[in-house]
Amino acid sequence: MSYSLQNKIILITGASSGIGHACAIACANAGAKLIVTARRLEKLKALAESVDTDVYPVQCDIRDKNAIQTFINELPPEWQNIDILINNAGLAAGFGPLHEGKDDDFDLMIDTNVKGLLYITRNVVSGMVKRNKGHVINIGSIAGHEAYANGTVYCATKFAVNAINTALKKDLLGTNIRVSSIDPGMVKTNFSEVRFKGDKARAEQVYAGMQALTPEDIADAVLYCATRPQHVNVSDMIVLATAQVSATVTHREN
Ligand code: 8X3
Repeated sequence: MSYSLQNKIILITGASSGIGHACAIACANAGAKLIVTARRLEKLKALAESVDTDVYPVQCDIRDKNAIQTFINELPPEWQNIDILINNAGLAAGFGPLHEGKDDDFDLMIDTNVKGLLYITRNVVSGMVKRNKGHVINIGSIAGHEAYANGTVYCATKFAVNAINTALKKDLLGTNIRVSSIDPGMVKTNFSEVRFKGDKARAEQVYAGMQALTPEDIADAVLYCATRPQHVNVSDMIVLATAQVSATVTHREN
């Protein structure tokens, strides 16, 4: 029997836009209650207004380990039993050969995509272990399977997410906790604009002449994964646009 999300508590990081926002809408439509985090509280409040379910918005930066620990430890009792954690928060900062990269960009990506994911996962999973139930869904990337030029550090962080996904599953073997990774290729969000530091024209070029995935496509995959019967774990799902066959090979019209 498929797993119902009705009244389940789902924590989504980076829920203010893109894939995280689309996951929040999809989970709300499936009847879940949402804890949503992001750095921009006003975006989370707007999200809360737009859905017909209980939402607990939390302004936080997942790089801040003390803030993460306090937030999880001090959740109101009715929000404490988190059923599903969707580790979505992450970014690429900068694009170019490693020797031309900036230390601050390296820190931002590693601290968010790897360390932040670890902090929140450890704090949430310790409760899941006590309850012997739960599901961690990591948003990885094709970049966690295939490293490409000019993306060394970003790819390294997504390889790390891949490793965390695999090892966490092994740590939790024998419990009823599921661990999954959804690994997208090109998704049309503000991802490239962030990577190119606000250069919208350059970001547009990334998706030119092809139909990239949408955030809703990935939310759909997350929903599929979350609603499988409890004995089924979607371990790792790579999702690419039809016009993309690898991290670097795409077909474009014109
Ligand atoms: C985002 C996909 O291919 O730009 O993780 O690295 S890609």
